[in-house]
Amino acid sequence: MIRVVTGGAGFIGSNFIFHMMDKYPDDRLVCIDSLTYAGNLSTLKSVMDKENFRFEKIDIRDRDAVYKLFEEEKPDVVINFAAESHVDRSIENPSIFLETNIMGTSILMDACIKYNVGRYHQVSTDEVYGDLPLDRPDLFFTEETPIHTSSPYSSSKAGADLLVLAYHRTYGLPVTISRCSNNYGPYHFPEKLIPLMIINALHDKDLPVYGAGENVRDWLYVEDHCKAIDLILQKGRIGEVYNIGGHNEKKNIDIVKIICAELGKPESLIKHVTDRKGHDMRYAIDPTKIHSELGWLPETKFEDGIKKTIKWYLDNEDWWKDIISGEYQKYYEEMYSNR
Ligand code: TDX
Repeated sequence: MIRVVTGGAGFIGSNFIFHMMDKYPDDRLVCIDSLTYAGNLSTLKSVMDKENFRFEKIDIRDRDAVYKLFEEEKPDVVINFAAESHVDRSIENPSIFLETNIMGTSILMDACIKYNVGRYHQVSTDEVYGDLPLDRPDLFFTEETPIHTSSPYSSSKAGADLLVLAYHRTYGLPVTISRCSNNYGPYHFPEKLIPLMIINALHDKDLPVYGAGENVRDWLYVEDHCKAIDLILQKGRIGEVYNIGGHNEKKNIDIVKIICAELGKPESLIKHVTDRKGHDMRYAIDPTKIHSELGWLPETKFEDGIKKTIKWYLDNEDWWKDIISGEYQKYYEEMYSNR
């Protein structure tokens, strides 16, 4: 079995590679990644020298390079993690999100058709459903919830999802889509809530909570997400969407307080800053379909997952120290100074 994983030098993609290399040691895995600011080759160093692993620096928008790789590898399965993923960046500059997330997806699927790939899996997000009100805890996103996006990022992911379903219907491409809730765990890029708060707290820097911090996210440990995708690849029905989430809703402010407590830092570091434009209030996934059809349930409790994550950041300072120097400093200043 030959699998192509795109975006494998990023957060969820790299965790998926580790899971798959471990579970299927005889299969070949080819990672392509364009190594944007969010992709780090150092993340993949533990698998880089393995015989059944190949890395190529390829942008999914580069049709010639993608076709050449598919010609060489003739993959059986393609799993697309490659995406611009940060909501705040999409608010500042939408166009790269449309190019990578929509055009890149269509180029990958064209390659799948041309080289007869047996399965295309699109990694998507619960953000395509928009948000839920805080005063209706009885409501959850199901796979039938209408697409109703808020940010340029989520719109680009929704556009890609619609294209994937269209390629299935129009060209018969064997596709599946997964829509996950917020992931956390090792190798999460420091621009996102949990790693940003851990790293700032370690430096006794302000912890910038957008608005009142009442927004709710449904947190999923990244390893549980990877297992769910593996299961969908094995047993999921073609042409179907599967939601992945864990009934683990937490307010942002509570997440930040938990991180302070775990690190022994004072809550006085918390600073409420100007809210994100169009900020989604609540995400909450109903995972009934993947549970009843495929038997998936998240295994990691948040109390354990957050401890493991914090420990990982404490033990892997080299990884994030490199990242937060240079370009990231500039981003941080532009995004947070005078906010
Ligand atoms: O400094 C911050 N302060 C803050 O209050 C940051 C970075 C975030 N927040 C808030 C905004 C959100 O309500 O925390 C929440 C989580 O923010 P992000 O980590 O940026 O994630 P979110 O906007 O929820 O989107 C994430 O989940 C869905 C991923 O970034 C997406 O790629 C994924 O599709």
